[in-house]
Amino acid sequence: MLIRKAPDLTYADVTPKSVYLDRRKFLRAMGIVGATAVTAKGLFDLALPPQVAFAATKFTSLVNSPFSTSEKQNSYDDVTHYNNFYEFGTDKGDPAKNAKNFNTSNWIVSVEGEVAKPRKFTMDEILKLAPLEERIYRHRCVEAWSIVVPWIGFSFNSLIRLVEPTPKAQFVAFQSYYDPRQMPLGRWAGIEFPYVEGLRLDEAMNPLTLLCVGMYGESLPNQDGAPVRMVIPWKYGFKSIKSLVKIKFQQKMPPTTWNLSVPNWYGFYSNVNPNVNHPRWSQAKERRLGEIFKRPTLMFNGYDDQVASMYNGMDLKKNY
Ligand SMILES: Nc1nc2c(c(=O)[nH]1)N[C@H]1C(S)=C(S)[C@@H](COP(=O)(O)O)O[C@H]1N2
Ligand SMILES: [Mo]
Repeated sequence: MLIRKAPDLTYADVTPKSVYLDRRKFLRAMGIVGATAVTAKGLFDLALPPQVAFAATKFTSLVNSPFSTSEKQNSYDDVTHYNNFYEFGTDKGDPAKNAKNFNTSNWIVSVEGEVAKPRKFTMDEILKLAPLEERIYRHRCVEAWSIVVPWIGFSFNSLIRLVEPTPKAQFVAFQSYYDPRQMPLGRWAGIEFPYVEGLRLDEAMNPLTLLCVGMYGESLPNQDGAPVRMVIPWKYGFKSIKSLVKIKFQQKMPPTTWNLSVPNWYGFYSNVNPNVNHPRWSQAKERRLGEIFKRPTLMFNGYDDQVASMYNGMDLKKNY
């Protein structure tokens, strides 16, 4: 199959799964699908004009980020088969199984609220907003496991500058895509959808806050939040909202999914903090996926130099 390289490959070029399925239907009607999978695939390649396969976009010429950790990266397999993405089920293996056919073509991200220049972005426009960087970040889930991931994206503040927040903009609200037909297990997840999150404007402006479009050199797999998500590495993983469709600048602190669900367990800030325990378990240590022994959790997940000053004078036990 033919896979074109990043610069001339647009998101619209990536054949949506529905087209692929229709082609299989067409082949089945002609009686040529149905032997072994290998034979069917061979025929499929022969019988049709060459087209771009349903495959990840490979990103070339990525800029290395000074914010990257030199710690050992987790395997692609770890990061794509141990996920929280409750829209696709609550077991860690569910998103990999159930997000396979998630349709992310013609994706639009709407930016609205207290900005001088509200606008809607296509994925192609987002990809051109700033040079794409590889950022290798530690990611610490509130459930006390952690991973190291080579994300791809750029500082979210590149987008913020473009839309020009008004003086009233003090917070940024984020919203995930939600479609119960594509995410039928969402009904049983026990949390409200669409998934919503938020940051204070200074947190959103912090260069570490990443608008993320890929990982391991490629576009994001569906289970990791395709086609675009946030990554906020000094906060617990649930702040890093996936499959983003709406960004709203506003004066008021926005509601957040896990705070709405269990307010005394999950606060708005949710900074990684080994000294403030979850009511049900300690946050002092974490298990890096693939390792046996636990390691100590670092304040702000080890990003204190870059972020601690934003919380000067705040009681982090109260503002958890
Ligand atoms: N829309 C949405 N975003 C989400 C979640 C979710 O369930 N739905 N889970 C969060 C949690 S708890 C974590 S730890 C991270 C996991 O990201 P990863 O699967 O890419 O490692 O996604 C976060 N973003
Ligand atoms: Mo998480």
